[in-house]
Amino acid sequence: MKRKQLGFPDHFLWGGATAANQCEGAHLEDGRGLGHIDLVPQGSERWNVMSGTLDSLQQKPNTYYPSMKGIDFYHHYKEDIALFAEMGFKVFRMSIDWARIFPLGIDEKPNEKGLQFYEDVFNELHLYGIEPLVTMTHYDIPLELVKRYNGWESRETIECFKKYVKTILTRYKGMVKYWLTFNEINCITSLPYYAAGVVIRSEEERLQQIYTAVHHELVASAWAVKIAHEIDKNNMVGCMLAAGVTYPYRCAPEDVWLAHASGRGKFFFSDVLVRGEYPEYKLKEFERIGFDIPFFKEDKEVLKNHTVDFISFSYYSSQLVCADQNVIAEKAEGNVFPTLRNPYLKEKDTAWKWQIDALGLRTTLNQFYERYQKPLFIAENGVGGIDTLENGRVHDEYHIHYLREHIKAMKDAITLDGVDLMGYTSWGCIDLVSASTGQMKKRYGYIYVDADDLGQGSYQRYKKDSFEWYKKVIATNGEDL
Ligand code: BGP
Repeated sequence: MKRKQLGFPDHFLWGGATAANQCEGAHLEDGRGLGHIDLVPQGSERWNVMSGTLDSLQQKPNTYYPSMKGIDFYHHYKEDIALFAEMGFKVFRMSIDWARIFPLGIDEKPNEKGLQFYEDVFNELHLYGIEPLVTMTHYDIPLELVKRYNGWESRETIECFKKYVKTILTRYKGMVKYWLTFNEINCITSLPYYAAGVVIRSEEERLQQIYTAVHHELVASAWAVKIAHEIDKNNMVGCMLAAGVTYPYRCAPEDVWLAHASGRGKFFFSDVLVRGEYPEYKLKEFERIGFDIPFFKEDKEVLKNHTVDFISFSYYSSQLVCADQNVIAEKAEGNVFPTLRNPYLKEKDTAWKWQIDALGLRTTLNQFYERYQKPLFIAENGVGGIDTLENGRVHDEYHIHYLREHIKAMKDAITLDGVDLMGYTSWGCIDLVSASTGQMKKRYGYIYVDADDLGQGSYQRYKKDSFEWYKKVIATNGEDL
């Protein structure tokens, strides 16, 4: 019998990922309205904008560089896409900035210049045969919707979103096939303002506010799927979660249970969006905390009948939990989720002290696939580090090493475990502004951008060593790592 070839599928979608608010810049150009993200400062306050700070932040919206300049993708997109094409990208993940299309979120008519910008970007991608993978909202919401409705806490925001989604799906019909609804939809529970424009009024109201906003986002996501399929049945719409396997610190049943329960907390969002209804474990939790889901009569039907076509997620590392408070375990840094330091992870931490766990990606892929048997897409993965430009070159072996190990893990998941993986877009394929710090110095890219934390620099692009490496990976369909 002829042995089957073990490798990536022929049409595997290799590429890279960005988000509008972290790369476009041009924040007041061509009719764009302010987004809630424009008021998020650099540094430690970034994740936790609270009630009261909004007004004071708004008085100085121009101070938050480099966020407002991004990497000036708005004016450099042709050059950047040519570089992506040179690497052989099959897909490019980007997002549409809602406030470019509807500057206030409530406008009667869309902003034509905003619509045209994205059309130009899609046309440019197609010139090189690159498929866009478009996130409808990647941590952005028009500021006016925050001021009027407190973001996703209000039902009104669903209606504004539906109008926005219908507008972009109609305009880009035939140009964009792959869509994601909300970036890292599960992050709303830990980052209510940053992820969903919800300003928390008080600690007592916190959970009620958050779960109300969660319900609205889940329903809005299902509406987006419905509208996308109605406009073009070829559209494929996915959800997007921040993911990562959660390990028990010890084999004590209490730790195993805690790891299970905390992993389930992440799956809750995909449980609803893939299966079409709230899972029992969450309904029980809502009973305990006295939360009544604010169902409108059509919500259940929309959730049930308009589930996603595929599941995408970001993976940076794994998490570790322990049920016994008396166990002295060191804490570790990580993307959004709190975690203990895992003593079995032997790789040196990243420059931002995130732990590295490539095998955890294989486990995560298997967890998703065993749970849902739906196609998967890795929408983000990568390592942020400090790069130095020397004589026009950047030697970033640490990027190559991290990505190589993670690609090997996904290859194992495909070839040894049978996971159905559609594609891989590594995060920040070109350096961009970091979400957690608002700074430029944390770099993920294959392409270096000469800009600093104050938004100063030539904004010139340079290829890093990882550029040639990734080009070879794509050219050999993941064979030569
Ligand atoms: C994810 C976000 C991205 C991105 C990435 C890396 O949570 O979806 O927007 O930035 O994390 O995080 P950071 O930029 O903080 O290193």
